[in-house]
Amino acid sequence: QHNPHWWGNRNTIVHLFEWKWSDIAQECESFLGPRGFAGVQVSPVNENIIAAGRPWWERYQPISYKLTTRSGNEEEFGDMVRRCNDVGVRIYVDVLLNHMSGDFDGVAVGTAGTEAEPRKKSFPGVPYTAQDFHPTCEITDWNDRFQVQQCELVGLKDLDQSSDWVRSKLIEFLDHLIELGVAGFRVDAAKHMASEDLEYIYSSLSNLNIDHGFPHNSRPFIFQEVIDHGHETVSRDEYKDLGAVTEFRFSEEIGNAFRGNNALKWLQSWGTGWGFLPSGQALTFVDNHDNQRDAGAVLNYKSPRQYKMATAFHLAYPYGISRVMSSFAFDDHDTPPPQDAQERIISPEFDEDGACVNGWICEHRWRQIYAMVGFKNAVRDTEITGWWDNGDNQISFCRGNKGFLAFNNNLYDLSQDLNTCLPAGTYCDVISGSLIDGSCTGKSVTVNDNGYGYIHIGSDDFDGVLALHVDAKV
Ligand code: QV4
Repeated sequence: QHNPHWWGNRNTIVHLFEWKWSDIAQECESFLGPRGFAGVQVSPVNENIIAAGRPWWERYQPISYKLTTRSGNEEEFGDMVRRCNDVGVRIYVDVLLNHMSGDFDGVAVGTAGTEAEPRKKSFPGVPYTAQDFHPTCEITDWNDRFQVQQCELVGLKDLDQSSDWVRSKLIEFLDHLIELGVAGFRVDAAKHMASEDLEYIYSSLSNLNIDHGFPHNSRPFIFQEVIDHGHETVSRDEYKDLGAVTEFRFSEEIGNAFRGNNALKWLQSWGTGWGFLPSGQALTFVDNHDNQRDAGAVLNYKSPRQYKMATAFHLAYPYGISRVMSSFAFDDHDTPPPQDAQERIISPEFDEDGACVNGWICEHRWRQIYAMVGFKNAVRDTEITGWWDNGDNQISFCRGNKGFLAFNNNLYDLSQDLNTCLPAGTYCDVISGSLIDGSCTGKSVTVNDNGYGYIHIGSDDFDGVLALHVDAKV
């Protein structure tokens, strides 16, 4: 179940973290479809506890499988899926199969109004009772398989996926989403569930809904959250044949490289050469909603210059199933999404350039990022050719004869003739500007009959990357 069922030549998933369904529907029609995005990962859809201050992570504590959250209700969800599919943008849902809510004093009331007593493992909205869960224990040793898979991840009540009842409820929930037209699922905390149980669940699911434009017998796309730094007892390899797996080593290494901890010239062997999963099994990202909140090697929107360079490389190098992050501004781990005084999530607002202004970051609306989504579509099915580097932090490469990329992460200028592999002509750099009414609003490069062009990226240029492709030829 590795096929994401992208439409046409599209290639990139965006995670619209904490967005409302009605806003996503609108975004599919007005921005994502026209810009060639392939799909959206949406926040959890089923009912969750209400935590004080409304941190984003309350949505990772389910109460029932009713489809009402702060993002909207079932009707709004269904409307979004249909409208996005209609413009060729797929929807992937973040699903919580591992657990229900953690402890809560007294009776908890969820976002759909359902009551539960998590301390007693009582979730009448499903219903689940204590016998549907593993006995309570804490994960203290992350290399102990029993603890990782049968104890409680940060105290979240741990469902027993080997039980027929639990399996049937999870399958019913996922099938309901398939019926509504989704293309697949991000499986949260997959590492904390036995791969045999997941295999049973995935293989029991319905085919995708043909009324939403999926071909007959299409299997739901599955990508599983397994954090494997390379020395874990429960490894990514146990899951990779069931569906794609999040490749956290990609995120860490690309952060290291563009922070300057590792020369860019080494990226020539990027991908499996770095010990990553085979391309078709790897879900790749510069940052995700968890690791963007941790200090460390991972880059996020707070280091925009390096972040845009890393994202350009991510989308230009043919490796993995790519996902870009679209965040809201945060100060710390618990910062809630933009909300009003009644704690309702607010809709993103845009300035005249289309950038978000009211607490939403919307990396996917940064020109340097959506332009690379277009680049990836334009160069689809080509290989890396013509690699060049200066032995340090300046690199360039071609994607067949359809696209060309150059990076300068040195403290001195890159200025020289380079092989772009492109047909002769003038091309707009889609990073510093766009092709509008037949001319470039940013840099342009003239390519001669031998495919060479003069490339300049100053060390103090606004962006440290330049990108040309055949769809932005003057
Ligand atoms: C607290 C204590 C615990 C204690 C517990 C019980 O910290 O030690 O056992 O109380 O009293 C929130 C709080 C957390 C709290 C917990 C339970 O932050 O402090 O525990 O609730 O009340 C998200 C957030 C978590 C959040 C959780 C549930 O990141 O902070 O916990 O949602 O709301 C590993 C896993 C990987 C996981 C990653 C975070 O292998 O699978 O940790 N990633 C996924 C999601 C992530 C999500 C979960 C899993 C859980 O990507 O966003 O956690 O669904 O690496």
